[in-house]
Amino acid sequence: MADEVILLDYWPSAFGMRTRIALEEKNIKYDHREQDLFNKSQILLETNPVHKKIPVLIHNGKPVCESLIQVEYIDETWPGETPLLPSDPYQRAEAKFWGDFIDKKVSGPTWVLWGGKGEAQEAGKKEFIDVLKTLETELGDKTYFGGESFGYVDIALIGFYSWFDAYEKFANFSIEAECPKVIAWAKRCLKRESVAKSLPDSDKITKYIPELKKRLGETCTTPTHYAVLSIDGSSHNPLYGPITGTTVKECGCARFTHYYVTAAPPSHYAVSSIDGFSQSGLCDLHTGPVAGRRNNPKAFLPLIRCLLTHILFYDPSWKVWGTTGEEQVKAKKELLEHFKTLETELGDKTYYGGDVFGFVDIALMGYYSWFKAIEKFGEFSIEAEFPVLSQWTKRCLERESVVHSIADSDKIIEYAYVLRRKLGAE
Ligand SMILES: N[C@@H](CCC(=O)N[C@@H](CS)C(=O)NCC(=O)O)C(=O)O
Repeated sequence: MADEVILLDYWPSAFGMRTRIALEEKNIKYDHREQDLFNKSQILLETNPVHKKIPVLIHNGKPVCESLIQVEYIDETWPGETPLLPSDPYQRAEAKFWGDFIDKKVSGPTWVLWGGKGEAQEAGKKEFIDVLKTLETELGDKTYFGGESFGYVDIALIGFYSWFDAYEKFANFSIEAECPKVIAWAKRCLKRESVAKSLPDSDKITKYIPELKKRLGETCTTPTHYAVLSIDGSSHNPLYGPITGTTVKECGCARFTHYYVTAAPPSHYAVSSIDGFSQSGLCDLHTGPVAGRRNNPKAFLPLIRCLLTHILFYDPSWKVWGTTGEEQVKAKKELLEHFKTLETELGDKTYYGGDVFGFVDIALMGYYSWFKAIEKFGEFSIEAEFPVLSQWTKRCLERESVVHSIADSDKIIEYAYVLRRKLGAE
């Protein structure tokens, strides 16, 4: 039976481009289904219920989410003659390191180049160039990131190239003047049919930006959530939550009508609406000193990334033990939902992967030492609310590898008290 391959995609998406290129490299015919992200389709919601984002690759009815995971999946499913990842484990790990670097460092802050302004945009420009320079050093004199053959890291990065013109135009700078080697590399990549076929015309993206801003603006005019990032170095824990009368003060800027200052006030703040289209900070940001100290715009971009990458599990879990009041209640609700998702995913399997202890078990057990603190300060029992998950932790704890590696839960509680004092929650 022939493979059925469907790609849920959105034409300007640098992530979607990755999957398109990988499929083209392997000569896989696929059904490209363009999605309206402002009005998400049933198939998108059903196939990526956790993130509700494109791209989604559906292979013989089975969805695979996250673009870099898709590239790896494509490489493993259709090995053919053009491997995208090296077979050597160390080189593979290196390629994945750079893929992860691109995900965390390139994709996070680029919206500020076309969607931001002022200090935030200046800081974003500098950070973007620094990141490209790091990549330029990694590229060195090689033809592609992996050496002579085009592969995983090239695929991870090249989609952003079609946005470069827009970054340059809206942020008023020249990427080529700063990073000529990256541009030369991108031009080499574009000579490949797989890339040329998968990247939209840069001009089309630049022309689309005003419309995109308008659509995003429409969804962001009445924010219901705030994000506050302390940027004075005392806390790297961004806060976010629903806007309520008591936590919000007007900050006088039409698009960013609200900000929130923590119980132990940080010296600087950064605010962004995180409603609507995405939680990836697609609205402008507002930053500034809280009380007459010097602003440090450079510092907040990494924290935004921190907010984005941690928003799903890390963020609500620390807030359950590290905050109080309404914020804690909201975090608890969110965390309980994540536990539920994780319990559903486990089902009646012994471990996440089936009968064998593995990757996902390790990822979640990393949080186990904090469970007791979460239960204590969140005033709930994981065992009572999530018996299946609780049984799973007990099974994991029978493994020597786990017992030897996790921190003592009581020590963590003591430490949580120390942190609560620092966070102003005690
Ligand atoms: N980490 C994801 C990022 C995907 C992503 O951000 N997709 C955006 C479009 S470029 C999306 O679907 N946004 C819809 C939303 O955030 O609601 C990946 O690599 O696949």
